[in-house]
Amino acid sequence: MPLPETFRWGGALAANQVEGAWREGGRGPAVCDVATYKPHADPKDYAVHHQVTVEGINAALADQNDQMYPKRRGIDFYHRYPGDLALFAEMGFTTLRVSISWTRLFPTGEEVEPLAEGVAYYKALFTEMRRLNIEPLVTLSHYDPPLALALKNNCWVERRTIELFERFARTCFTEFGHLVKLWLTFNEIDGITRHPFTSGGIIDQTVEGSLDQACYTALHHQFIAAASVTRLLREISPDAQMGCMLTMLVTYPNTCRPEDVAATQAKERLLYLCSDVQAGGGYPRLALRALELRGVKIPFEDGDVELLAENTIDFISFSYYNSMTESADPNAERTPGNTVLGVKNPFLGSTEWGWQIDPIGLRIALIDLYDRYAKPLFIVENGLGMRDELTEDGRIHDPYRIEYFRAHFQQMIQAIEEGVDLMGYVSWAPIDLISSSSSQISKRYGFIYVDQDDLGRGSGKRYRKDSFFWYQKVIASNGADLS
Ligand code: BGP
Repeated sequence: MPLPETFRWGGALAANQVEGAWREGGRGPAVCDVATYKPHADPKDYAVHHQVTVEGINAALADQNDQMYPKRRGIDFYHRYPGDLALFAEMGFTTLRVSISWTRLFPTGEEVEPLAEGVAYYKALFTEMRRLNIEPLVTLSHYDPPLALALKNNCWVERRTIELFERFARTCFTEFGHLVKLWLTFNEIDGITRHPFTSGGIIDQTVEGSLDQACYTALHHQFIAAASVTRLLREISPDAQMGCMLTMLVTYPNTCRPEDVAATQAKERLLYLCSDVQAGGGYPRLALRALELRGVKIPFEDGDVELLAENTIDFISFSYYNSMTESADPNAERTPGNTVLGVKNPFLGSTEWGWQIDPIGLRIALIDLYDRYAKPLFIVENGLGMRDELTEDGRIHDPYRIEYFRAHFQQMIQAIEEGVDLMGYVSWAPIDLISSSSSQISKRYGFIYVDQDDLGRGSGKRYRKDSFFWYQKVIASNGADLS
């Protein structure tokens, strides 16, 4: 069965990992700008890369040498985007996911008017994408809350941030609404409980009360902000669509021991909390109870329940990299995955970073989500981070990447055959960029190689990998030719 003609193919990026130019045009600092590259830390040790203190932030801000802060330079997409977009067009992209840096428009998050230079930059970017027939899919918030708000009041823990975010979103819809018809609110919205600073601008040290409570307070504020800007989008740009964005952490019971199944079920309850709120329109009762039993109370205010119920999203988007298992045994061996530590699955292989590769898990994710919500789905992140080698003749042979995508596309196509309504697929990432978790560039995801190392050395030149030509063929055949 062929894929629908309207199926979208492309790639996904995030401002904080590609743009660079962190001080240009009046842009204010965001939490990503103080993410330090730690060359001696084990890249598998997720927690160490996310440790943050006020002293650490201030020291990073005072550090004039940007070398150890790779997200400040990204891959210089800010200046090089015309060439990069041309390469994406050459691959046949019909869609590109990008994000807007909040602090490029509102440097501290609190200004009343946006910076003209920031507005002009994104207008030029989206216009160029349209010229190349690449539809923008735009995330409003991808791991870059304003640092000023984080330092002032732990950003999303404070309810007032909703208003500030609405102002930012209103600017985006008004200024770019004629160019952008597909929007996402918060990248991996569930992630705030796993990396509170990166997602929510929450600094553990300055939180009053428990961090657990602060995270769920902030998550609730993001839900309210997302519902509120969804309503706003419908007023300003009625022909546009809004999606939510989840981390699909597909979890299997480690064994058929009922204890393991129950542990998995408990984990899934919180996994689906965000989609239940954003697609279903309200908090699920059992998840609320599970939080209550942990001492966490959701800070509902008048009107919140109605706002969430009336402003659910149009489509569900998600990232999928790996699956994991869950066990009742506290000593079970764990391995990292995307922003988590899961129990190791002996049936799966993994990358150097410990992420377990499971193409069938992608089909399971698609079927699960479609079955639960019957809303159109969009895969907005999926890909393989590996070390690549640039050969002397300027080639990159990456059969492992082709193999990874082929296996995932087969499962994706099977899910569509089984009846899932899938709007499109955009890979993470079409070009090498700075890793979100470890700030390395040597964990390479792209079809396009960037000549730059972890310390920012290199020409920055772009090279087409073997997978570039393979993906080009897949897109040209609309998924029919995976050979
Ligand atoms: C997701 C993020 C992305 C991205 C990806 C890969 O969690 O949304 O920003 O980076 O994971 O993760 P990493 O960069 O840590 O390999």
